[in-house]
Amino acid sequence: YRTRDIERRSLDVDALKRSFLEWLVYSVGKDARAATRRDWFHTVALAVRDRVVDRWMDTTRTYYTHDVKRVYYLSLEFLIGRLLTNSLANLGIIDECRQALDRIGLSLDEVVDAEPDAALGNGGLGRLAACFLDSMASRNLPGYGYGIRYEFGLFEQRFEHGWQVEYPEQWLQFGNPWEFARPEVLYPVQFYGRVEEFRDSVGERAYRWVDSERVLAMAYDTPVVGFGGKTINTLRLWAARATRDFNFGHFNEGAYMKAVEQKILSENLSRVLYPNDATETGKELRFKQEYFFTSASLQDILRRYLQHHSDFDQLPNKAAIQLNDTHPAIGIAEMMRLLVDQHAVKWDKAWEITQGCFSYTNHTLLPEALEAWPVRLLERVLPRHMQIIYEINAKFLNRSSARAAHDNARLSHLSLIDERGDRRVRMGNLAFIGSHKVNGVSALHTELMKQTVFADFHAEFPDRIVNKTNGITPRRWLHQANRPLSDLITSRIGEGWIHDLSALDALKPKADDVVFREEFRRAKRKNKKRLAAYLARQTGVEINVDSLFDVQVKRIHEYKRQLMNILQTIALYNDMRDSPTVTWTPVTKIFAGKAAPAYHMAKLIIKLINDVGKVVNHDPSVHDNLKVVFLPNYNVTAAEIIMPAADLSEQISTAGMEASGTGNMKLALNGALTIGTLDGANVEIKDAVGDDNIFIFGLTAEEANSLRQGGAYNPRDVIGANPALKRALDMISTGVFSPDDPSRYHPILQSLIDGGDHFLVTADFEDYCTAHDDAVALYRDTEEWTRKAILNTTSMGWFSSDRTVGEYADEIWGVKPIIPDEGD
Ligand code: 26W
Repeated sequence: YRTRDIERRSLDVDALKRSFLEWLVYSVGKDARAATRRDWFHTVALAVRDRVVDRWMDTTRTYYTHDVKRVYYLSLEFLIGRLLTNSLANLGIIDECRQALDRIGLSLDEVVDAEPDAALGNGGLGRLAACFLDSMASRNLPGYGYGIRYEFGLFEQRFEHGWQVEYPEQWLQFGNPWEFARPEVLYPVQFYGRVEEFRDSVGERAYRWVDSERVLAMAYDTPVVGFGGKTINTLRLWAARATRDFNFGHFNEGAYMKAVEQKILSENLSRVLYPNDATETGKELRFKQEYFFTSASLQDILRRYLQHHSDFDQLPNKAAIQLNDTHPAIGIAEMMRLLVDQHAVKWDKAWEITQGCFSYTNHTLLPEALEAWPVRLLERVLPRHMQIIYEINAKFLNRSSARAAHDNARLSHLSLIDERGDRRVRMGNLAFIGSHKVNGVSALHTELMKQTVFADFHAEFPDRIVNKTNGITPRRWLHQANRPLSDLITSRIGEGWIHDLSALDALKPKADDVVFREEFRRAKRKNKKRLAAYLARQTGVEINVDSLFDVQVKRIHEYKRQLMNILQTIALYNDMRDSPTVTWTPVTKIFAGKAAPAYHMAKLIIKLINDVGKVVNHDPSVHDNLKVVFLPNYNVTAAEIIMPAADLSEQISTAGMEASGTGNMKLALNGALTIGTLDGANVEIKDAVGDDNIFIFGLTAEEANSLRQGGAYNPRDVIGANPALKRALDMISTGVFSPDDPSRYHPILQSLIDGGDHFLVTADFEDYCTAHDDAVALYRDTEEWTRKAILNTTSMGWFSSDRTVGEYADEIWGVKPIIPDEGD
């Protein structure tokens, strides 16, 4: 056994090769001649997983033995993407694995490409959770991710005649070699039923939740490999399983099929990720998903705590529970229920414990994205929680300064219940008062939280709101995704930057080094060639590698203003056609991103971009100086190809609306210059890279706000005063891009002109065009552009998610790094 164990753990090339051949036959069950690329992927993943398991157990045992304080990151989304390159890189065995496969006659890149994306998230919030997992493990912090093992991740996007069409994403279809099913880790989760009051053993009022339906939550664990392979943390995802006794009565009646139907229905809980970002549709199944994974996670956390403790006094010193947005906010009420109803803790004590454990991150101020579940729904689905929420609310309002001041307006803002219309529970308010810290995700966003949504709470608890500007993991987003640049950096300053990104600072002087600039450009060009080949394969559009790659990749949303980008594209197209003798700088506009399936305006914007592309890309009069490409099915894997290849990064949201953005960080780190508004983390990026190395334009959040409030803003006047804008809009409205259906885009024009242009596209258009012209002009000055690009990369050290989780650990969680003890 010992030699087998050593063999299994060995990281040398020959041992890897032997493992691959053994796994292929004995676990995948294939012969080398019959094996497909997918078989090889499973083979390699299983062999790599072997190299992780011992350290994983060491890590888990160390946490247990030392009874350390852990952080539990509760998130409805984990957008982790592929794991093979990530595991190999963090174990430091990419080259060894490549050679081992070489000796079998296989290419590592092809094997890597056979892995499906784990797309268990919509966008920024889900990807942030994945970056935090990587950073917690890499900083040796005891961190667990808790979420849902969706059978179907975010839908696959295809274009049919330029329209978005959604297809199911079946990432588990061929099995998942990274996960360990834990059929013994099983918790009951209740729904519906009613609450019974009774007297406990000492005669006090107590409550029990009866006649409920039960579903079981079953754990699946995925190891999270930290950089250097020392700490291996756990991502625990819950799958819904029907209880065995489910509707047993039906069997007696002979209604076997009905019982099976019930079983299938209850397992729907973990079937599919809701594809909305930033609009809440208020679906009951979504609410049940939120409670399902939150309840299972809290039960698991308490079970782990009780292995070492017999009362709950120490819980806040042993468990930090982070709510990733309000999606798991019902956890505040669930923790109270578990403590008070199940473990007989007194209410006030339970509340103190709950507040000591929980903290909450807000990711958006958009009113349509703030969760507020109808009281009627809660009463029906979680009757005991509704009572608990009323109780929390009554106690909280009674002690508030607003009650003392008889200030009813303020009281109604502070209340957990929105009494206007159908009564609703404001999940943000619940998360706020149940937490000891509440944070925003960029300086501006945090400031706006204090001034707007949480103003009354901020007055009541001035120390509770803190800022934690987002970050990204440099492992995935530079070291793995951008080998050419990564190797260049390492050649000058060694590998230290991979776990301490601030080391990039030392490279700043290299911006003035002509040799370094040449090498930097060579790396960028390699990445651009790779992207060009990828785009040609995926879309059929051939692009000029030497053109300016102008990139906007993110969810399609009106506030992100892809519409402003495509309007500027049309204006540029017109300029090129008007002046054919001018030497134009070739520009390629690259778009990618999904629209929520029910978001008609966003889908119409996609169709517009595709329609504009069709016209522009086939117009010989612009001499290939302009191309418009919309890459379908944007996901983590596509992002890893796009980020390294971008020259210009479009971060053009209406100021005040993008909480932070994280794509902005990935692009700048990879040497793209930003064209952007003073919104979200763009503000901090500008401070880091310097005013001269970024193109800032447009209204500030304050100006945008007063323009809208002032009531004098008239998009019609703005359009009238800007001929280029007017012409672009006229072309859209007369069907130049939609000859088959000239009125197709009237809803878009309507929203701009008669609808009041809520996102201030027309207000910012001129300034945007000027900034864009500046960027294109600078691109002609190759040396100057490269100098600024290098300063972007080298100034981004602070935006590592290692820094971000370090701040959370010190200032919110109170958790400390611990290096796992080596097992035998
Ligand atoms: C309930 C419907 C719903 C679904 C998703 C509401 C809100 C969301 C998220 C808040 C959407 C999201 O991903 N927000 C993004 O979070 C990122 C990480 O903090 C930020 O960088 C982005 O600016 C923010 O839009």
